[in-house]
Amino acid sequence: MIDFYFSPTPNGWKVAIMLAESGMDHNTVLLSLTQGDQLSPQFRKINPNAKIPAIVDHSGRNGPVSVFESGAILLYLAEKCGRFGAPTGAEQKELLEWLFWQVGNQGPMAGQLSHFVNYAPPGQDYALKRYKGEYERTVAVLEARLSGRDYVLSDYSIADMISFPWVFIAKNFGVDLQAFPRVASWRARIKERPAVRAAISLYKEAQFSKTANAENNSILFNQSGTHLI
Ligand SMILES: N[C@@H](CCC(=O)N[C@@H](CS)C(=O)NCC(=O)O)C(=O)O
Repeated sequence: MIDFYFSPTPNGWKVAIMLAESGMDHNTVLLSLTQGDQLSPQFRKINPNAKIPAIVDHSGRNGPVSVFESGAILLYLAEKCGRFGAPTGAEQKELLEWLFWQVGNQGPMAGQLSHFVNYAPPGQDYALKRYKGEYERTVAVLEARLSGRDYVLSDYSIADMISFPWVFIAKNFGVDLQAFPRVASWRARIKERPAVRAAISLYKEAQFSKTANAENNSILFNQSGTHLI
């Protein structure tokens, strides 16, 4: 049995998609990020970075195995179930490239853009322009990658599952995917998968309230080192 520490956000969806696609037995533990559940001492033993997603696999041969960071979790799960990793051995290097690309590029840029679009005090034009431009740049990188192919690798894999969630909500950032037709059809192809639909509906009612913002939530929106000491 796998405990899956989740909140209905793009980073949570990545692993929710993989668990739904693979059918692996799991128990979803909902964390409230606005209440600061991610900062609890118990959760920080699982993820010292105090963010979702994280998992604890209780079926490890030598006792429970905890894994944090979405890319590491997806690789762990793909290896465990023998599916959705690199479709051919030769693609292993490319799988790693696209997983690292997501967690080092698309994820951080989209995350900051989301913060400035949704939660920052008004008047942050420089930050908005900077992160929107960087986010669009990552969409353009995917657009080029999808030339002549339906998925990031030769078949549907964790490389798609990790990149899909931040593209799924492009409209929330005022980004029109019409300018990126291959990304738009890739998004539609993935979105129609039953497992993906189930994952993005999971605990939908627990999504951040539209009224949460940097001024009224000092836990989530005013990060500082003192939270973790
Ligand atoms: N690089 C991490 C990013 C995880 C992340 O940023 N998670 C957000 C939710 S989308 C979170 O837990 N935020 C809580 C916080 O910042 O306190 C991954 O890919 O797993």
